[in-house]
Amino acid sequence: MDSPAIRDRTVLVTGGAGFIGSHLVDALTPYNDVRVLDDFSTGERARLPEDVTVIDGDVRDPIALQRAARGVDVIFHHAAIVSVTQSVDRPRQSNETNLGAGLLVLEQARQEDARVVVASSAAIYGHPDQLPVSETASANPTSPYGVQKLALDRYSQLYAELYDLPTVSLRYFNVYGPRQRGPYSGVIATFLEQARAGEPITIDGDGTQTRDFVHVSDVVRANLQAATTDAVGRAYNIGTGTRTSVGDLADTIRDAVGSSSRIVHRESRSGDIEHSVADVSRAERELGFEARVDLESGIHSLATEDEIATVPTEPGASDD
Ligand code: UD2
Repeated sequence: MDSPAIRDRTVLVTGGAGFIGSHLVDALTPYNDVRVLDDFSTGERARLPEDVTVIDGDVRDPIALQRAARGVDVIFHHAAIVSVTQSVDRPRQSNETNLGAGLLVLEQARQEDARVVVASSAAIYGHPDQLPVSETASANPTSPYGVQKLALDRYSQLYAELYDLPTVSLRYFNVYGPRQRGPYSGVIATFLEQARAGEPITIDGDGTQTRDFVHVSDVVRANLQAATTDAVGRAYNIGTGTRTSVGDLADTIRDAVGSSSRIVHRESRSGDIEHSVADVSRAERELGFEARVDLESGIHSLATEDEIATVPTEPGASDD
């Protein structure tokens, strides 16, 4: 069953100037009063629509958070240090942002009696025992980032049980799409950049490792569904259910760009996950979520810079 679209609400998007957060802000803004809390450390102000209220502050700062969250109906919590490498180098620092600030958000939501949609991650599963990975699979994170997201994911479920707070945790698989850039941007953005520049496409290892690549417009729809669902206190895998090898991905991107880039192989990344793909049946059943953008169309739109809309044309249009 599809959920009704969220409208006429006051909402806060933490990390709203970032990659996923800014697409979500675009989708929410036409129908809601939207606030963004971002410190612009990696996010970009130019991405934000004019009629959004911007609170330039750190999500770890309780005063800034309190100001941003006053009177809101829903908090979409996307502020995070998303670099796994950075979490390995500086675990305490990333813990403060990814877990410490996450708890502040949950506490603030209690004060405001607000719903919270938490950005969780497939990183919580580590090396999966079984494919596709379901929400009940064992969680064995292999990085501080994964441990932090797992703890926050569990806290959000616990807050629903203990305090009756409506929370939903969305476990993203490999998200890609427009505006994804920077040193931690992921393999699709990296390969596209290399193919466009005619530089070698760098595959780590033999390229047989697989991932579930999900387009950011689908991730936005999952957030909108999470904002209104009755199935709260739950965690949902958000992916496509299809896996693609990194080698095939390189070919697809080279063809889509029409590039003559060579493909080169480097050492495998240490600790790299071999295979990852989401079992999305719970999200389908309980949220009404289904990914709509297949990888080929998603890459084609990126290669031709023909953006797939994240803004529904009218409330409910994304949930037809
Ligand atoms: C993703 C998430 C990460 C965490 C993790 C959990 C992204 C960007 N990162 O990491 O936040 O949730 O999943 O498991 O979504 N690769 C190449 N060449 C390159 C770059 C990457 O071959 O130039 C390979 C890389 O070795 C890996 C695959 O591509 O096998 C995907 O790498 P990634 O960094 O995009 O994402 P991943 O799955 O390591």
